[in-house]
Parts: sequence; structure tokens; C-alpha cells
Amino acid sequence: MIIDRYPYNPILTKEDVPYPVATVHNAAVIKYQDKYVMIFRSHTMNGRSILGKAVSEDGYNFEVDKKPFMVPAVNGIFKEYESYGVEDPRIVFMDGEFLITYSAYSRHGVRIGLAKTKDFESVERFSLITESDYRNVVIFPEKFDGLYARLDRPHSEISPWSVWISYSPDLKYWGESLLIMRPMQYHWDEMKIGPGAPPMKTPRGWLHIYHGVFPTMDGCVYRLGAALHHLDDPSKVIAVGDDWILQPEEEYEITGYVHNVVFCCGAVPEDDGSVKIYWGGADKVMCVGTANLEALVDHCLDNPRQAL
Ligand code: M1P
Repeated sequence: MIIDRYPYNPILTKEDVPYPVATVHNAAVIKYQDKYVMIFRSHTMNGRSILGKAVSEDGYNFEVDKKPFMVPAVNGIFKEYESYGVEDPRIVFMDGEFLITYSAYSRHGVRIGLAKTKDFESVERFSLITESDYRNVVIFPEKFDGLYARLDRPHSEISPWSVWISYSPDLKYWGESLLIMRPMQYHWDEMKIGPGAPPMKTPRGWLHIYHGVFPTMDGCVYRLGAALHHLDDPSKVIAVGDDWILQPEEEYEITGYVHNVVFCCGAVPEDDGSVKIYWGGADKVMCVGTANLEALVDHCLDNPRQAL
């Protein structure tokens, strides 16, 4: 197995949350002041989602804040577009602040919001950075020729659920969009793919953990895969590993709020070359496992499939 599951998974469940929630899943995790900060999604009892915060010394044992970190906005432009909930955060650190992208749901569909924090104590919404029918936006933690870059996942009937790249001078206005990776027919990710954790820099390229979905007679199965992007030009996908790197196998991944789901929004590279990969199990609990970053790069290069 390329990812070793932590033996004490799940690491966070609704029982750990001091306010009423039905789930704890799809969390972003990043290091801040030698601690691991997790921003996780929870369904509340009306089926809509909020974001909570938890902190850990070791990346495995987390303590949840007494109050939610972000709930749907109550005023301004965000109120209109978040009224059905905020979901699936991703975090990167750039220019002295943490950038949090999240799905904003409303009667107008799902789009992506960008919020900023310097300390995870207060958070400020910055902008809604896509229109509707976008999910899973991850920002690269470095600029390219002075531009921010992001992977995103628009959906349209003619080009369903594929990965695109876009650029921005200021995090607000995005463009120069290109389709760079598609689901592959009759393959574990044939129905849809979506960016997972923000890409991690390695000597051989940006390693991107993504999710892929396969439809079965028993519902969809969500798995994780890995792709490698060129260091200087992230629109160039060097290789996509043909096999998945993680699939639902444990009871907490097979049965839950949505069955058969492993879904990643965050990974933390460590100094020893390992990476902690965090995933939601069955849209209900949070899990973690470790892998070797270079082994994930080998996985992409040794047995690649076409990106497009
Ligand atoms: O239920 C599985 C996942 O479904 C959606 O993901 P995607 O749009 O990529 O298929 C999201 O609701 C996600 O949060 C959820 O884990």
C-alpha cells in the first residue's frame, strides 16, 4: 500500500465536536506555529454545512474549538451565495496569510469563495472567485511569472467534471483557463475527477492528489489518485498515475453519510520526506494516513495514464 492508514482512524468524529453536527469530514489541514490546524466540514441537522476548526500538536490528535469557524454569511454578497452552506475547504499559505477556498452553495448552484486569515482566530471573506457549477478549487502555494495559479473543476454536459487551470494577478480576477486533465473512460476515475489537496512541491514536479469517481450499480465510489505537474508550468501535466492510491476499504470509509467515499482536501509534507494525507471517510469522519512523497511521484511516473 502506498498510503499507510493510521491505525487509530478515524481521528475526528462528530462526538469530538462540542456543538451539534451530524458529520465531520473533507478537512483542509496546514501547519501553523508548529501545530496542525484543521478546518473541517460538518453537516448540521438541517443537512446544510458549516466549517469547524481543530488543532493538534502531532497531526493525529485534534481538539475542536468550542464554536464553528465559518457559517454561511449573514450579509453582503456572500449571504446570497452561501445560504445553503459552506463546504470542502482547502488552505494554502502565501504572502503572510492563509488563503481558504471553499464551496459556497445556494439556490444559484455551487461556486467558490475565497477567505483569508492570518491567525485562524478571525477570518475575512475576500471574493467569490468562480461562477456557478465549480467545486474543488486548490491554489498553488507559489506564483508563476507573477501570477497566482489554481486548479479548478467546472462542470458542463459536453466536458463533464474535468480539471482546469486558471491564473490571476490579484486572487480576484481569474483567466487564461485551460483544460488539463479529464476523467478516463472505463477507468476508476471515469465519471468525474476533482482537485484534492493543494499541490506539493517536489524536485520532480508538483504532486497533486485528486479524487476520481466511478459509477456502479450500487452507487458511486470515490477514490484518490495522484498527478504530477511541471515545476515551472503547472498547466503541463507530466504524468497521472494509472492506479488509484487509496480506495474505501475500512468500515468507516464504506458506510457513512455517503457510502464508499474517500475524499481529500489536505495533505501536510513533513521534513523527513513523508506526507500526512487527510481524507473524509464516507462523508462522515476524518481519517489520516502517511505516504512517502517521492514514492507518490514514482507512482505517477512509473505507470502513467493519459491526462487528456
Ligand atoms: O459525497 C461525495 C462527495 O461529493 C461531492 O464531491 P464531487 O462534487 O467532487 O463529486 C461533494 O459533495 C463532496 O463534499 C463529497 O464528499
